[in-house]
Amino acid sequence: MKYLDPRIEEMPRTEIEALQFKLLKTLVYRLYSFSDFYRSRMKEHNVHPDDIRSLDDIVKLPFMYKKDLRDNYPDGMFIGGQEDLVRYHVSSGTTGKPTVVGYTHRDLENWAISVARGLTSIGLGRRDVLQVSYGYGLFTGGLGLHYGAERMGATVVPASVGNTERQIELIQDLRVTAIACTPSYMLHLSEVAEKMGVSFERDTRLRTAVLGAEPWSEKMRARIEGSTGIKAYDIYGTSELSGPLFTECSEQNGIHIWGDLAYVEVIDPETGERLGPGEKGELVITMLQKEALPMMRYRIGDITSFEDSVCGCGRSHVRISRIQGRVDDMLIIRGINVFPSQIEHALMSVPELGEHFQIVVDRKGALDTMLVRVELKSAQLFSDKLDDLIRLKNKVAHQLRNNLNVAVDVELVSPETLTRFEGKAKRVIDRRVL
Ligand code: DLL
Repeated sequence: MKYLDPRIEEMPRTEIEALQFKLLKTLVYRLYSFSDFYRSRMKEHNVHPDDIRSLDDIVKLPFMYKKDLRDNYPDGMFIGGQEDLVRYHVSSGTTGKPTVVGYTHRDLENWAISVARGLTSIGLGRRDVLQVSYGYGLFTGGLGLHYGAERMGATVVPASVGNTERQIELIQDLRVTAIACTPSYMLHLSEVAEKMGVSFERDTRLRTAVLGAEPWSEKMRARIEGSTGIKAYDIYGTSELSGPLFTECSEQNGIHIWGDLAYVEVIDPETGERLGPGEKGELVITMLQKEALPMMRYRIGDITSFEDSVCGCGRSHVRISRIQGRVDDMLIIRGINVFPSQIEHALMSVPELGEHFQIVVDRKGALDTMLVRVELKSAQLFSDKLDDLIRLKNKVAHQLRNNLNVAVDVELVSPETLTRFEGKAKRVIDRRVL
């Protein structure tokens, strides 16, 4: 099956935009009438629903931020009452208060449809067995993929995270064809499989991985695909928008944002001005049909760019490029902006290095320092070839310096010495803020 929902997925751009305008108008009137938060925000910005006369008029509307959700914890921004809700998810809240998201029946339905369309566009369907190795529970990853895959007709193995050897047995015994997990867990699974003497290519039917929930680079994709024979696809979303929502298609050329569900803008994070196709900036999403917790011009903080050309798969919905990181993940080292994903990209182009690394940022006197610890691929280098090791270390430092424009200390460590992650990886230790 090429499309889950051909009427929408094949819709010409002009029709998508006409539909978006209709949905936006309805959303703005609804928020103005029923949400104290949005009404007062719109009044502060001197904008009334009648001012929205075209899709481009969206720029007249105020932004909203994660802070707004935190300030209105737990449910101050919900529309309707508890009796309208059928589920809550709660974000972990590692920085500050957690955020709570409520869902109506229709919210869950649209969420499942969005994921199901994405999985279909990757080429998955009823003949697939999908192991969902994202956490089930308050985190949105497990249940989000679960209902999307069921909706498409795949058979789901709700493995959740952890118990990695058992997960590999399940992949073999249940003839699993696809897995959904974080890229860092995919790396961990591959390592454990190797130790168990299991080759995914030879001993299993696993051929597709749907990876997301944390930044990962194109080089990391090449490594995963090269070493496992598995095609790896990017999936993106945030809990406030529902959870995992949007994926790449089989072209692996950008994440499709379904235009009937979401309107995409990319802005300059400093000025708030809208940017054009291909220009890198902060992603802003308006969810056009969300009921319990509407999101209008939500500044997610993720860095990306958009493309509005028709994709090679035939779908005309706007695509966003791989997320480069978050505005607040950006490290400023001696005045230079550095994203952890750039470091990953640089390291992965050195074949002698493994996939696991850690970044330690500190301050010595007035000077920022950055140390990158990275695992070697093979312990052999440790034997008696000290010269080789020094040469390699210099090569890595050089590679990083060229990519980042800032000097970096490098420490090469033995394979399997750095922490492994079952959920989202935590690669940066910033001692300046501890
Ligand atoms: O991580 C939802 C999700 C679950 C997405 C499973 C994909 C798969 P949150 O915990 O709210 O929700 O975290 C959202 O994670 O703003 C990004 O910074 C980051 N993120 C999510 N997917 C990607 C991705 C889920 N594919 C935050 N690439 C987002 C890069 C991602 N970053």
